[in-house]
Amino acid sequence: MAEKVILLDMYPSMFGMRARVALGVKGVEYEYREEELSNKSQLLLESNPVHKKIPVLIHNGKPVCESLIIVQYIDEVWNHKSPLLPSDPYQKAQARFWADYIDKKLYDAGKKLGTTKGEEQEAAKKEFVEILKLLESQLGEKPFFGGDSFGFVDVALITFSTWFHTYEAFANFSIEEQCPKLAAWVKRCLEIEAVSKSLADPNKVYDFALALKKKLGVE
Ligand code: GS8
Repeated sequence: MAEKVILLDMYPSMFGMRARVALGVKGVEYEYREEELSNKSQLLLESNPVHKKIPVLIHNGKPVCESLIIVQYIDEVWNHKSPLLPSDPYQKAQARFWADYIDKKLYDAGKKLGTTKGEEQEAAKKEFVEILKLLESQLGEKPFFGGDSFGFVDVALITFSTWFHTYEAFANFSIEEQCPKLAAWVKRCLEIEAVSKSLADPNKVYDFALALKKKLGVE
């Protein structure tokens, strides 16, 4: 049977981009469907009835939800190339821990940069940089979080880099100055064509975030 892979997604979503990156590095052909979150498709509502969120990967009619679960599914189904999770159980647990840390901390910290002002924003910036510095120390001297090759934690984090320009513009700081090794890691990841071509354009992300800010009435 021919494989049918559909991705319900939204262009600037760091979660959706994870699925795009994983499919990209595995070389899987798929149909991309952009969702309008103010007018969700029937297919999205039926495929993710619990959260009603993108991304959803629909593989031969079967939906898989939640970006990190989707990435793990992709890694297991298309296991012929570019393994993302290590096979060693301990290393695998560590990779899952850091991906979970990114999910629990980075999205909310980034959001605060665009929704606060003054002292509150300074505190948000401090918190955001602390998270990035911790991740940078976890990377250490390795080329990738996955070691010598691009892996699961790299997928989980690289999609946030498309928002770095937006975070920097909203809160007036430089991630490269604060976290030079992490900035070098971003450049290294972008040298992988399957990764860079799966990511959103940071300028388009910025336009999206600016429009969202206006819509939410945040100055
Ligand atoms: C988060 C997905 C999500 O927040 C994951 O897949 O990892 N934990 C999930 N999706 C958002 C768009 S990106 O900010 C979404 O679909 N929101 C729609 C809604 O809340 O109605």
